[in-house]
Amino acid sequence: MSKNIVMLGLPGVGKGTNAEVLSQDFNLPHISTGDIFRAAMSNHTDLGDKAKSFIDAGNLVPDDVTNGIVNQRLNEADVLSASGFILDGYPRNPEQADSLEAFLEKRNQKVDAVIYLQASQGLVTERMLARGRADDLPEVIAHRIEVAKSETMPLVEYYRRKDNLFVVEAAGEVKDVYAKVKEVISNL
Ligand code: B4P
Repeated sequence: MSKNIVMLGLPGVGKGTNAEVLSQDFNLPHISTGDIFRAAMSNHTDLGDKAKSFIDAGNLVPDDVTNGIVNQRLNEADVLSASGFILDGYPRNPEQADSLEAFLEKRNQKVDAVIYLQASQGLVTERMLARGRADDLPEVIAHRIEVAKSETMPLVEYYRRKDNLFVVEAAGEVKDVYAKVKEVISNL
């Protein structure tokens, strides 16, 4: 069976941290929209220039831009030849989820598992403050969490209805959280 995986959760919950190891253990391409935007910003490409003001303010980059880069990435050779992929940070709202579903449907594929990393607002805030990335300023973090609560959290119900949601408690040490994530994916 294919392993088309989506990592879902509040900002700073550990989507990237877990996706990275999962990608190595299961030999699946790791597609992080945040990493794609940050690389584009540091290379000052058109995409980077477009994304910068949204990311700096803690807002979502517009859907047409984000859906476009993900669809393009999903069409690349390493993804097409793999037995699945790990999407980290995408979809981030129901419109993006619909776009992904329509894209995969054309290939007779679907999202096989959504890992919802669950943690409190306080914990994710602590993790982001400790990480200290350029967009990890206290007021930007607070705004990102509000955006995630209103735009991204509806995806929990969206995927629960599709019966492919796996809830993983994300408090605890990195290795312990990852062990739970790995178990879910191993059992697919
Ligand atoms: P992202 O790059 O996706 O970043 P994130 O949600 O903040 O982080 P993540 O959950 O991956 O946490 P991490 O593993 O790093 O997004 C950045 C911005 O890009 C968004 O705000 C938005 O503007 C834009 N964007 C991205 N995707 C988009 C989309 N689809 N649509 C529109 N806009 C989009 O973990 C955080 C920290 O915690 C790390 O320091 C890590 O080491 C630590 N950590 C992780 N697990 C831990 C554990 N168990 N214990 C202790 N520390 C832990």
